[in-house]
Amino acid sequence: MSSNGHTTAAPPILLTIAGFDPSCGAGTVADLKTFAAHGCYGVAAITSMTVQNTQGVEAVHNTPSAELREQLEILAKDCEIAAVKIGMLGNRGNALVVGEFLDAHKFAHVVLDPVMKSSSGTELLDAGGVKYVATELIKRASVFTPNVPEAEVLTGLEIKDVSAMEAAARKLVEMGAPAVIVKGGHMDRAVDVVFDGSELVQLGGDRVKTENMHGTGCTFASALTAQLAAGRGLIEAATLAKAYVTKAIEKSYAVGKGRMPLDHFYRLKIEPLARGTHELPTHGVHPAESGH
Ligand code: PXL
Repeated sequence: MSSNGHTTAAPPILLTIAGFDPSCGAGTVADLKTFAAHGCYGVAAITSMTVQNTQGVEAVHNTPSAELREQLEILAKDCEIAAVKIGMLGNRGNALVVGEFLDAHKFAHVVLDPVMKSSSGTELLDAGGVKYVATELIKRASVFTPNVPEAEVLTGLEIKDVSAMEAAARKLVEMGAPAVIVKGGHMDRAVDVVFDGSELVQLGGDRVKTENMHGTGCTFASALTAQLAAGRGLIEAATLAKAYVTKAIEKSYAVGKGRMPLDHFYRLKIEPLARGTHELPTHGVHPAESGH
């Protein structure tokens, strides 16, 4: 029995370090929904309070670095964190805090999604932050997951096809990433390239309705984190994460007037819950009085 008297074993605890999107399609909330959909418990440190709805980002208020450090340390003191997912960092100061945090605590899996811009084009990481990610944070990740525009900025390569994605993946490993997934969601064919330093594979994708989406990158990286925490190898974890994000995109629905969030819980809808089986809390049900 744990010290709080509860006997149920906790599922893997995953930490997301990301920004808050009030429309809850991307960032922290997309991550937490993805963790929950994978049977994991999510904890979160907020790097930035963005002001946005489904139509776009109006303002970005980054968390002061000392406050981000406090959020991270209070979680690390308390929980056994199975894996860490890093998304929007906002600026160099917050990227540095995350670098120190990763040095101070050795985590089994660190998925680093180098978020630079919102889907609508607003800058989510300053130039100093991009430099720190490219030279320092990349080495502290276990898997690095840029999309094509991010891989172009980080490598200086122009990426027009899958072979250029492969070249970028190799270059990012040379720059210090232990493993890289270059996501091809922005390309004609939604192929992702996975490179672990020795094996290079392409993950074929069904291109589903991808324009007008919000939170696909966050969701992929979070699903990958959950699969790695479950003990799967990189290629299997990436394959399952891609399948999950593809299905969640396919099932997305409009919430506001702009970009659509994914349906992170599509799996709950495949078989409607049988009435009476799942809905009634058994502790609130009492036997009928007999005989009257
Ligand atoms: O999709 C990138 C992203 C990540 N994190 C936050 C965001 C966005 C895009 O808008 O708002 C907080």
